[in-house]
Amino acid sequence: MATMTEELTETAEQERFDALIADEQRIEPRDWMPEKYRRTLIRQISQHAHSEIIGMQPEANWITRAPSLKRKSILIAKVQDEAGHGLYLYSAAQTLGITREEMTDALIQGRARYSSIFNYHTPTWADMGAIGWLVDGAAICNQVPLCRASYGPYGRAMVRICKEESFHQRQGFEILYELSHGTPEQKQMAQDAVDRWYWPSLMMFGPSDDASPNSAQSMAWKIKRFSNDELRQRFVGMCVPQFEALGLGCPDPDLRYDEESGQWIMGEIDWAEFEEVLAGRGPANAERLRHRRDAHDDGAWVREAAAAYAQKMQDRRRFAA
Ligand code: FAQ
Repeated sequence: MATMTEELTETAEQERFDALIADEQRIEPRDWMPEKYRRTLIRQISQHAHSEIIGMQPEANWITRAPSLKRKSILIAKVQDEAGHGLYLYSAAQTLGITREEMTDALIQGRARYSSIFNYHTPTWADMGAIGWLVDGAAICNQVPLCRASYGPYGRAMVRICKEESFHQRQGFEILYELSHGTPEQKQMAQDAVDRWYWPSLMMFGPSDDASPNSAQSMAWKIKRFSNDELRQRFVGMCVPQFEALGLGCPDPDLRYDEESGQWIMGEIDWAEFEEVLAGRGPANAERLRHRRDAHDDGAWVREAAAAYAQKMQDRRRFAA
C-alpha cells in the first residue's frame, strides 16, 4: 500500500505532468508519467511499428516484377524506408520500458494489432501506385499531426517518417498518372487498383468517433490532435482534386459536396469488413503473419551472430581497460 508521502509525491508528479501537457511541452522518457499514458503510448507506437514492418510485405511482392530497373530501385528504397520507420518506432516504444523482444513476440504470436490496410493483396503493378497514393497519403494525413504528439520520442520519429512518406505518396501518384495516361488497359488497371484500395484506405483512420474507445483520452493527453473522423474527412477532401488530376473515378457513388459545410460528404464505410479484418479474417491476415513468423525464425542466426559479436567487442574493451 502506498504511504502518505508516496501519495503526495504522486499528486505533485501528476500536477507537473498535467501542467506540461497544458503548456504544450513534451514529455520525455526521464519524466514521470501516468501509467495509463505510458501503456497507451506503448500500444499505439508498437502497433504503428508493426504496421510499418508488416506493410513491407504487399510491396516487397513487386520488387522482382517492377516494370523497369528505375521502378525497381525506387520500390526497393521505399520498402527499406518502411523498415527504417519500424525501427525508429520500436526504439521510441523501448524508451517506455518495453523490450523489442516483447513487442516482436506479441506480433508473431498474433496478440498485437497492426494496420488493417496491410491485409489486402497486391495482384497488379497498379497496386504499387494505389498504395503509394492512397495508403501513404492517408498515413501522412494521420501522421503529420502526430509530429506534435506530446511524447517527445514519438513526435520526433514522426517528423522524419512524414518526410519520407511524402516522397512515397508522390511516387505512387506518379505511377498511377503514367498508367491512367497510358493505354486503355493500363488506365483500367489503375482504376481497378484504386477501386480496391480506396475504401480500405479510409478504414486506416480507425473506427468512427462514436466507436473509438481511445480517442477522447488520447486527445486529452495530446497524443492524438484530431479525431479519426476529422482526419478521414480531411483525407477525402484532399483526394477529390487528385482523382480529377489522375483522370480516375472515385469508387464512392454517394460522395457529394456540401455547400453549407464546404466539405465532401462520403458514403457509408463497410464497417463489417473492417471488423472482419481486425478479427484476423481479412484476405491476407494469415499469410502476413505466417511470413513475418518465418522471417523471424530465418533471422535467428543473424540475431545470435550479432549478440556474439557485441559480447566479443565488450570483452575486448574490458580486457584492454
Ligand atoms: N487497423 O480507439 P481507436 C503506414 C484499433 S503506417 C487495425 O480509434 P486509437 C505507413 C485500435 O488500435 C499505418 N486496428 O484507437 C506505410 C484500437 O485497438 P486496441 C499505421 C485499428 O489508437 C505505408 C481499436 O481499433 N499507422 O501506413 C485500426 O485511438 C505504406 C479502437 O480504435 C498508425 O499506426 C486499423 N486501421 O486510433 C507502411 C498511425 N484502427 O489496441 C508501408 C498511428 C483502429 O484498443 C506501406 N496510430 N484500430 O485493441 C494512430 O493514429 C491510431 O492508433 C489510430 C487508431 C488512428 C490508427
